[in-house]
Amino acid sequence: MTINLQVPSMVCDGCVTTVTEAITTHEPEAKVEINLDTKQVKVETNASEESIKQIITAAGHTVE
Ligand SMILES: [Cu+2]
Repeated sequence: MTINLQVPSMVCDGCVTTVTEAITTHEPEAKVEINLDTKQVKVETNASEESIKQIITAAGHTVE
């Protein structure tokens, strides 16, 4: 399924890399698309929305 999350704490390409790598480290099959302008994180995965939120939070970012 596709999960859409808002992560307003991302402010630069480094943040995008951090969030992307955090997700793909935990969920190697996940496809991650991030739009830095809209702060939108789109994840195609079999993992639950809750677990993706936890991964992003553990990487130091805030899910709205
Ligand atoms: Cu950054």
